[in-house]
Order: sequence, then C-alpha cells, then structure tokens
Amino acid sequence: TTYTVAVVGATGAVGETMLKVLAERQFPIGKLHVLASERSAGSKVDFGARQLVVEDLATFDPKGVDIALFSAGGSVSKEYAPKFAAAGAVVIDNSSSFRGDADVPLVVAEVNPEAAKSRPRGIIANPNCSTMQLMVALAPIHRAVGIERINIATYQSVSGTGVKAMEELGRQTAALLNFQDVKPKVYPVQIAFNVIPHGGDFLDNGYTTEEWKLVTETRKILGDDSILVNATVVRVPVFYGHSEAVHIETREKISVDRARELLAAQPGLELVDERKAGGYPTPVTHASGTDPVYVGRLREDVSHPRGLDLWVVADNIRKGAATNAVQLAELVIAER
Ligand code: A2P
Ligand code: 11C
Repeated sequence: TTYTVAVVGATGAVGETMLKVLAERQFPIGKLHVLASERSAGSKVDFGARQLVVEDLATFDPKGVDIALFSAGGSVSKEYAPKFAAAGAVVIDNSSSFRGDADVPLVVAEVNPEAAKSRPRGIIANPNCSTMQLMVALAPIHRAVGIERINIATYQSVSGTGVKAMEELGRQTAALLNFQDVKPKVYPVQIAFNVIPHGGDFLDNGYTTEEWKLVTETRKILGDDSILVNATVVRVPVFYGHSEAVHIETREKISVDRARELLAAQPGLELVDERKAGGYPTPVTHASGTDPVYVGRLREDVSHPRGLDLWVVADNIRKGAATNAVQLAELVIAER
C-alpha cells in the first residue's frame, strides 16, 4: 500500500526536513503534495533525488490526502488542519494550536504512542521541540520512580524560530566579524555572540509562552497533572540543536546507576556520559543532523535528597519536530 501525503509548510525549516525524513525512512508514498503560501507556489523543493513543485495551500483541494504533515505556523494550522481532516486526512500538526485540546492527542513516538490511536478530530499534535526531547529523557524515570518537580533551563537554537532567524544569526555574525553594526529584526536584541532569555510571548505571570508549553505539554504527555515544572527558556547563537539543563526531584530516590540503566533501555535515547572533557553531548558534536536524544552530565543533586541532574540535547528540527511527525505518520499507517 502507498499513501497520498501532503507536507504543509514545505519551504520552511521543519517542512524541508519532514521531506528529508520521509525520503530517508522510505515512507510508502504514492503521491506527495508540497504546499506553502502563494509566495513560494511554483518554486521547487527537494525530495530525495527529485524536485517537487510547491503548490499554493490556499487553492489546494485536500480530497484524497491520507496523511498531512503541517508545519506552517499556528494560524495556518487553525484554518486548514480541520479542512484537511474533514476531507479524510489524518493531520499531524507541529504547531501549538491544538496541543492543549482534550480531544487531540499529543504524542512523542517513543513515550506515549498508544495515545495517537484516539483522535476524534482526525488531528494528532506534535509536541514543542523542547518538550519532545525532555519527555524522551524523563519518561523512563517518571515511570520508575515518579517525578515531582522539574526545574529546567533551555539553550535553544535559532532554527526553532525558523529560516529567517537562521539567516539573522548568519548575517549578524558575518557583519560583526567585519566590524559592521547590526540591526536586530527577528529577535528583539542581537542574537550573534549573545544569549536571550526570551522565547515566544510574555504571559501575565512573568513566564513566556515557550516556558509555559513545557509545563502543560509535559503534564499531558506523561498523563500526570501533579508534575511541577519551572522553566526558563533561553535562545543561544546555535543553528541546530536545543540543549537543556534539567534538575528533577523524584518521588522515590533514584541513584545515578539506576537512572543510567533506565536511560540506556529507552528507545530513541543515547547516553553520552563520561566524566571527562568532551564526554557529554553538545549540539555540534552529537545532535545536529541526527535523530536521537542525547543525555549526559548525570549526577545526584547535592542540594536535594531526591534530586537528579541531567543535560539533554537533541536536534530540534529532527526529533524535536520533523522526525517525530514522520514517526507519528508511521504509527498511523501501522494501524491499517
Ligand atoms: P512560504 O515559504 O511560502 O512563506 P519557517 O517557520 O521555517 O519560516 O517556515 C514557515 C513555513 O510555513 C514556510 O513553508 C511558509 O511558506 C509556510 N507558510 C507561512 N505562512 C503560510 C500561509 N499563509 N499559507 C501556507 N504556508 C505558509
Ligand atoms: C523554539 N520551540 O525553539 C520553539 C519553536 O511550539 O512548536 C516551535 C514552537 C512550537 O522557538
């Protein structure tokens, strides 16, 4: 059997990688539609060795589409995902538009795959990239000993913001190395050679929307509303790969050795945890361009009797978005 697949947002950072991952994993595609805005309709994108012509989402007829992968921003998903679902497609949506809805499952392929089966609206939500990698690392620990509280600081790459943000980092870096001034556009302040404690929009409680996603999405994916999450999201001048300094407090004490055993058995995760220079994962040395979630710097928190520290790194565009979306599509076709 082959399937008719649509990728919405095919010219974007995530969409382009969705196409790459579909080709790499040899997803059984009969017909593939690549869709974006009117602006890029008629241009071409790569799919394996082929080039496909981009179609305009606004005038596209979704009839006959079996699976649609959406990554064109929240407002596009809100408007078009229900239309594709009504036309019979299963929509896998990478935006935050439906993640909080009770009748839309929020699924990390290696963590709660069974949740994908129940999708009354024909939509499955793909988690936010920072939550995605955190869940792969924490789910086995939560299942074994329970997690009471997560305290996390992220170091998020600019690809999470999109193609224009990657261009901004490149342009600012080049300009500054040539002693030229820079004017920030995508980010509120200079991103090159800087760190910015701001992701998304500010909420009334002082957190940002990117921080709040870590609270709500974690609870939904792990199926436990009692988990406390305190997050600080920081943007760093890295192109691909989000890193996270994670401090957890478990219900029962867990030793580093036991945590290592659990993590070693977790699908989609690679332990890189040697206590020496370079014996830990970084975006550049491990994550960029790859699918696993890498975990290192495991240690017992000296400041808390049931505390454990970890460092979690993954490619936000691959496992954090495109790869998980394709894995969800694989789960859907495996049902048939
Ligand atoms: P386009 O290239 O036509 O603007 P990124 O987040 O990496 O910048 O990518 C955003 C993706 O979403 C792009 O593929 C972009 O297409 C697409 N997109 C943005 N707005 C729309 C829209 N109104 N309709 C369809 N696709 C859109
Ligand atoms: C970032 N995590 O790095 C974001 C991008 O909810 O899917 C993706 C936003 C989302 O800025």
